[in-house]
Amino acid sequence: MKNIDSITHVSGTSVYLDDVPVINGTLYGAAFGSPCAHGVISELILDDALQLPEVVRIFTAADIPGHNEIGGIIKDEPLLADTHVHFCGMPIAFVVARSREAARAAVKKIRVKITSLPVITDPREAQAKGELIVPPRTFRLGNTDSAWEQCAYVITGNADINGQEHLYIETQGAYAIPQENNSLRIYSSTQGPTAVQRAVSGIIGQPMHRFEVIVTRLGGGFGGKEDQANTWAALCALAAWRLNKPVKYALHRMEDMAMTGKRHPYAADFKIGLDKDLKILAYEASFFQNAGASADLSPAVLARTLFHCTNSYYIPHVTATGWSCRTNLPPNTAFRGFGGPQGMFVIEAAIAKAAHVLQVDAALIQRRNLIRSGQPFPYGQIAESEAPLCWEKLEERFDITEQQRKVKQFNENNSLFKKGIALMPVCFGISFTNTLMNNARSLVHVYSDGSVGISTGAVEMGQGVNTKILQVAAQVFSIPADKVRLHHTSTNTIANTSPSAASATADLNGKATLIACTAIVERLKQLAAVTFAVTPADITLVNGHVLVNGLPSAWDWYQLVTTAFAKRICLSEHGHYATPQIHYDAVNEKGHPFAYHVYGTAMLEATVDCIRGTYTIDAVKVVHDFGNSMNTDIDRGQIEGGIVQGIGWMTMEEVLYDRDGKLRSNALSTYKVPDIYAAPATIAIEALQTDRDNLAVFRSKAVGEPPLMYGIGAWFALQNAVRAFHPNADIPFVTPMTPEKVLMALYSTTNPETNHPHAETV
Ligand code: LUZ
Ligand code: MOS
Repeated sequence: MKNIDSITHVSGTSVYLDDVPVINGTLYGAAFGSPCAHGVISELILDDALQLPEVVRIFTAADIPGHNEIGGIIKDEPLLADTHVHFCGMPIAFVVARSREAARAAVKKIRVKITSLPVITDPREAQAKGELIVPPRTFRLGNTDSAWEQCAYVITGNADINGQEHLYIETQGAYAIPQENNSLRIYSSTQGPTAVQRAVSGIIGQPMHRFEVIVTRLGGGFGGKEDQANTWAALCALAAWRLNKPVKYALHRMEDMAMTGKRHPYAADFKIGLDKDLKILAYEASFFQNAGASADLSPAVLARTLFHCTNSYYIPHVTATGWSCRTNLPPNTAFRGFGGPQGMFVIEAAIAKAAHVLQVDAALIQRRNLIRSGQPFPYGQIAESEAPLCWEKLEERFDITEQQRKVKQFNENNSLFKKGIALMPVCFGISFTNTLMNNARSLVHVYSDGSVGISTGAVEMGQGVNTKILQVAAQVFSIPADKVRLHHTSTNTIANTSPSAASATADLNGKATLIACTAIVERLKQLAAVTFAVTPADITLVNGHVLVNGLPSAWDWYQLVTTAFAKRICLSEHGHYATPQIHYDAVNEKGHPFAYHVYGTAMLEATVDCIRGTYTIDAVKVVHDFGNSMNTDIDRGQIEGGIVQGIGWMTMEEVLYDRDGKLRSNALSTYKVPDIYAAPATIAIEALQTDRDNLAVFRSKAVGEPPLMYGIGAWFALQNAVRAFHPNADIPFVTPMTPEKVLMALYSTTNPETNHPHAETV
């Protein structure tokens, strides 16, 4: 089935925040962000801005009727800076004017005097100074201390992983409209309508039921709108509440880039030990997460780094510690993969370094250590592993050995261009790591004409969740897809939602929809059974017809529904789903946090121009575990997009703050994202179709985040290409691998620190 949004997307009629019709009298907001990364505000000068004729009012922290607090996990984030600023771009004031242009012009006229304080941008420095968001966490399996003695080789190193700008095509924004009796309707471009509702309720100091949050759809989220849509909604709500006027703020791209957090940069240290047969016996890693100025989702992101620190491998002895470090950058936040990709890069770096030191192919180490069913992850969950199967199928379908031979041959015959190849296995746990968030609800109405309307807590952000939910209803009712419609997301219809995140949205909301539709079908079957004097088990619904003992009856779907309506049978249902069997003990760091894992393996091929340092990622060939895919077009789209986004993170997207904490890569002229020319010419996807009954709706598997991590292989393919030119090139584990870095590596002198085997042979 086609994505149900294709026609409105290509005809330009899909309704995003900025397309919601604007009511007469609407005012426009714009935030004034701190020009300084850390300091004490001594004076805020608004006079010049207030002189502008179209300016209505400028709000500051003093105008907040409730609590000046929007922190989720930890209450450490004011909506508007009061006495201190903690990052460049931190909102200090909110201008409201009669036009968008006037609001922006007024922002430029605001002056602030700040006594600056020392700025920290580096997570290791923050950790050394004790600037931590939460106490460190350690995941342990076996005992690394005693394991090192059993290792034939022990290799240490470090890595520096940069962040990533979300660059959703639709920027952040909100539109708050006063309703009668002290309430607001708020349109928000958010992945988490309930998070927005809760934030607004705290800022205004009124119960949540006064605030309806509506999401039409998003032009992308990628995690950037899981927590950070709250700010703009709360600012608009504050102004709308105080002025009793509709207030709208859709951010300019440069405001969005400067004021919002990104994927977390990490610094990391690793130590890996192998035996003579290349079995990894022990692994230690320390992760220094650059959280930015407040917690946001950082503690949860850090947890996922630890959950995925051994990627697809079984390692009997593991010690992994994570520090969430407070710096003077905008609070970093969720981004597709949610800390998992950073954990995976580090183990892949450790394996690549071991391979280089031992002069073997990294793929040999990777393959030998893939986790098998029955083996535990460091957090105690026992794997039902598809990892070896994915690898074997990749070999069979795309012939890894032959590809490696071709690359070798190319490199022998060419001196100015070199090719590199890398394998990238991925294993990603599906469920929010915070167990209580794994629930969802769906409200299904069968209208008296037989058409169906569905509301869930899911936010459609281009990932196709609405199509999948529609498929669930059409299948359970056995009616054509055009009889089913998905309504927009609203906190009035579905309450207490978890954000659309963690790859779990279709799983959770699809299951809730399945439960609701099934309950309605049960009532309808009961009615038909009574009518035809059989038992409900004798009734089936097939292609819009009511069958009795498998034979056509006088009724179709329409007659069934109209009869039920005439008999006052309830044609609506509110279904609730909570993922069964998951649990986690955060004291011992053991449990069964994930409903299941998604596996896959990719082979990536790159070509480097050894004069210029430029490169292409030529091909990505993947075997991906789809479960029993509900929609292969949508799932393939997710995989292609994820791969390109992952490659962008690893190769060209360079988030750059200067020492004063100012974002230098603040526009698309200075922040390069992959375009169609940078996308691999070949993306080949082969399905591994698993079919276990503990999976998600109709035995499908989540697909949103895992494919991003295939892109990590691009870094290692480039490393291998550079090594084909200069076998002992100095290539520190620093991302992204921009053409500048490739060029420097190609002509580097050998650095004993990053290259020379400092393997201690025991
Ligand atoms: N969000 C969240 C997530 O709150 N918890 C998670 O475990 C998660 N995982 C991936 C993406 N977003
Ligand atoms: Mo996300 S990183 O699943 O919002």
